[in-house]
Amino acid sequence: MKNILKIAILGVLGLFIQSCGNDGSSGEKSGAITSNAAERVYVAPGEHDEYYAFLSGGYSGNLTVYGLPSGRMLKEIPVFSQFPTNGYGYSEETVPMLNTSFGFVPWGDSHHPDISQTEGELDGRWIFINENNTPRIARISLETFETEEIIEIPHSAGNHSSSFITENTEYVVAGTRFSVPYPQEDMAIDQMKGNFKGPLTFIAVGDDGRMNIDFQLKMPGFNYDLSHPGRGDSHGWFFFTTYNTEEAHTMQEVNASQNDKDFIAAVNWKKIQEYVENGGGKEIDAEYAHNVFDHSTQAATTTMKNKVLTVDPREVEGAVYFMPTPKSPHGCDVDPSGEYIVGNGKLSTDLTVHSFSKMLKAIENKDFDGDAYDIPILNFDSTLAGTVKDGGLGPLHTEFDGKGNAYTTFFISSEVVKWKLGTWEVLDRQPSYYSVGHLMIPGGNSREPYGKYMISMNKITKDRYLPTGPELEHSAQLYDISGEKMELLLDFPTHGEPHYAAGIPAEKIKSQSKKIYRLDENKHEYAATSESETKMERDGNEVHVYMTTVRSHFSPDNLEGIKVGDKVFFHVTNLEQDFDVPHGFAMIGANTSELLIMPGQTKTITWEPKKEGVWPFYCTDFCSALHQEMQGYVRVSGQNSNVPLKWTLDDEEIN
Ligand code: K7E
Ligand code: CUA
Repeated sequence: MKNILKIAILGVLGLFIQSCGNDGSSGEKSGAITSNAAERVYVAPGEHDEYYAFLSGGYSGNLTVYGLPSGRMLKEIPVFSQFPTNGYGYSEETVPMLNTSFGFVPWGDSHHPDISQTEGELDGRWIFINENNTPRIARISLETFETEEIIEIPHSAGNHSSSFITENTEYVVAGTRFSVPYPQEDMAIDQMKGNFKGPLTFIAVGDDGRMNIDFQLKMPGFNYDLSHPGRGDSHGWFFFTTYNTEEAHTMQEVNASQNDKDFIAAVNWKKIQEYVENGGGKEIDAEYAHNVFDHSTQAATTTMKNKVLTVDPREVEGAVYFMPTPKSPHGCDVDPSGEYIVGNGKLSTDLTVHSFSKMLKAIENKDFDGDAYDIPILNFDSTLAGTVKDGGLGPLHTEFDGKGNAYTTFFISSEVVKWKLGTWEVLDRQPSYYSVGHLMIPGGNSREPYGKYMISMNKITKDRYLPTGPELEHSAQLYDISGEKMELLLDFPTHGEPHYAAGIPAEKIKSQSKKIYRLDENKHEYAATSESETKMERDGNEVHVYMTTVRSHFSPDNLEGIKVGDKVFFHVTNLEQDFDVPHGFAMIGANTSELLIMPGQTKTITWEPKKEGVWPFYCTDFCSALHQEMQGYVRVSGQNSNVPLKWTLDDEEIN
């Protein structure tokens, strides 16, 4: 009964979202915004933004790139989902990126981007992001803004406490949200308690960015919700929030809220790394895909792997401890110094902050309050640095400005609260519109935050924009945090549901941005790097067309000798070597329909002609004044015809 009541209260709080007093319908300026806000977000035509912001797409499975302070969307980077705009996951070269041990998975759920670091500072080489549903981690190049690698996480389920990076990008971490049989097996669901496990996966990142699963830590069967690395003195540790330490398997909204405290798990990964390097751990069977996009061949390949190293934390002394943390903590955030670990207890009004140095002392003094599955539980008061009192309702996530302040989002009371590290006093609060999830300060998850702007990413848009039917985009808000009080400057809609985001000064990456693919570096198996190399080849009922495209024609542009029942591969190379001149390729009746090919790149589409006739193809990207002339014809003959293969340009045979 008590629980039912509690849930009912939470439910009411969850629904109780006030409007901002300005419903926007009159188009009048909101009183909450200072008069020169427009100037401060205005980026004049032709000028560039100061920061890149990478927002996860949530259920879109992708990552979107915005400029700050303008809030202009610059690009959507396809990661875990097929993307019609550029054919990712449709073109033959990119299909392998979405392979998994469950087969081809065309749509994912992405949550937490994190930028690679060197000595605790953003280094702008790569950005990583997790996929929740079919557990995977992706690495995206910040030279090409393209997904280069995706590794599946075996034995995991709901890959949520991911993809956070250690301060020299030694590891990217992937923790399971749902506990499951480890390894998977058929068992009665009500046998969960004590039998399910919560594997935490540590993926080593090489100097070239290549990911490799180093080990999986076989943790008790709790839900591992979020995580962050230690930094500075706490470098070498990783912290994970847990909930459902009750190990409930049904009606979790009640049954997983029984314990007054769950845990933050503190993992000394350096200790485990050492243990593993000395031959520790046990190889077990696993099945997972490792997909790599090679920029020289312009194609992705999938390698299936079948082993993973598992480590029982009880076998590595001093490797794992639990810090009791109130009220089903969600976010697990570490301040720039590495001393404070903030547990955002989402069913609470207070925030619990642990001290890393006190934690070390408590470990030394064996200041334990029992254990959970033989993992020592540290005494709550011994690790407690302080409590932020009455911050708000439903704290979720915290970021830092590098000036001794922290900013926490409160979902239920729909606000961002600024407070002081060390004194724990609340300094400022600003409403968010509405129901904020994560927030992001560029570099806020590193030793060197850039504390000028903060964006909050809100779950509910309600009245902020013109209505667009039953569905609205989510909403972000940009605040100036350079002064004592936060100032709301701008609203902008986001694509998909942004959970977390990562931001970086534009200076750190814009000069390395790749403009074209060099034709002389194109090692694609079917590339034609000049028109004289274009041709057709038949192998049984498969026909390979080596085609080029340049303003404003295809070569060849007339093709004959194709038959109903053939499988035709158009390998189209864009011969352009100018920035920003893609060509498209669209073939009538093709079941994946289109390609978009960047300068110097080769892309392949498969076409299975079903009807006799003469069928046109054309360029889909308005590339020149003669774009409408950029087309060709394919003659398709009957299955038993003997029309020979013939490919021409300007009625001349090519070679
Ligand atoms: Cu809070 Cu997936 Cu990071 Cu959403 S999670 S808000
Ligand atoms: Cu090429 Cu339009």
